[in-house]
Amino acid sequence: MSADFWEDVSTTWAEAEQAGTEPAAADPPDLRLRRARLGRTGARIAITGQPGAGKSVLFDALVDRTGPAYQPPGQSHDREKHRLAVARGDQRRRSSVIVVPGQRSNNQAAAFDELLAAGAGPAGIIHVVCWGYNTAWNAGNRATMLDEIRAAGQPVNADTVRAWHRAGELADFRVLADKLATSGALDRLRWLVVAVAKCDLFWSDIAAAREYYIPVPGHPTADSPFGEVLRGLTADGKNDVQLAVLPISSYAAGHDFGVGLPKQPRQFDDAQTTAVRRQFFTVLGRYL
Ligand SMILES: Nc1nc2c(ncn2[C@@H]2O[C@H](COP(=O)(O)OP(=O)(O)OP(=O)(O)O)[C@@H](O)[C@H]2O)c(=O)[nH]1
Ligand SMILES: [Mg+2]
Repeated sequence: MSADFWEDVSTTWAEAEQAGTEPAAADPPDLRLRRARLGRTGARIAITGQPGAGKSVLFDALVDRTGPAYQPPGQSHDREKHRLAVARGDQRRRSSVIVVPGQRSNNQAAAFDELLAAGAGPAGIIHVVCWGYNTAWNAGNRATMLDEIRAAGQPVNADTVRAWHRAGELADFRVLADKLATSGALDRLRWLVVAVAKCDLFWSDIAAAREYYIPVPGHPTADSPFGEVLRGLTADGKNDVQLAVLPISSYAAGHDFGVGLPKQPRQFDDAQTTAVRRQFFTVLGRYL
């Protein structure tokens, strides 16, 4: 049973990986999402993850706002709340989305308090990770990062910067898993999507990202530290939380590590972006 659960998660990822590597013309998913101003709120969805991981831009991509003239919004200091109109076939639904700011702050604590309030946890969570390609908005955080990398006797390069961000990402994911369990929100949660964002920057390394973010079917002891937390959170599928782990590119642009390193170019063309996004949409649509 537990091996099958992770096999299914891996298969769904593999379809996205295939789409991104050999994009084929296919019908767009039968799902349309748009921002709604008024009306019912519907099922609650949270978007969580570290600072600069790609949460706000992912929301904009979901509602099809990341076209050629798109300007990303920059760092979020407070929660962002949206109403979402979901159309699938002839079904119409409403959802409300709360994007929790990545930076630890009183605002973030208030957002989590609202999100996890007793008896009112979200129906679904999109947890955004990015393989260490976080945008380092904050000069204080960048200074801390450089100090810690140097104190460990390491050079400052793309690998060590990314490893530093990934360590933070893992720590944050542990905190989220703990909050969900202790607040009781996990009992109400119906689905979780781990969005491996900015995949246009590291498609050449996508197999390693897959192995890191997805627990190993049938081999718990072989899990990465991230996989271990994810396995614990979903109880190998036994707590009935539906799960997908999927790559996504919301906005393909070069990456600036923020500490004077050369910019890393994107590796995706438009067809790849479209194909990977389509798979993400298709799967998300099953949950909405
Ligand atoms: N290459 C690439 N860059 C992206 C992608 N998504 C976001 N970015 C870049 O990453 C930056 C951060 O994305 P945001 O969505 O603002 O990050 P966030 O998770 O909302 O961060 P906080 O507001 O700090 O919590 C953006 O300004 C974009 O430059 C993506 O899919 N690919
Ligand atoms: Mg944001």
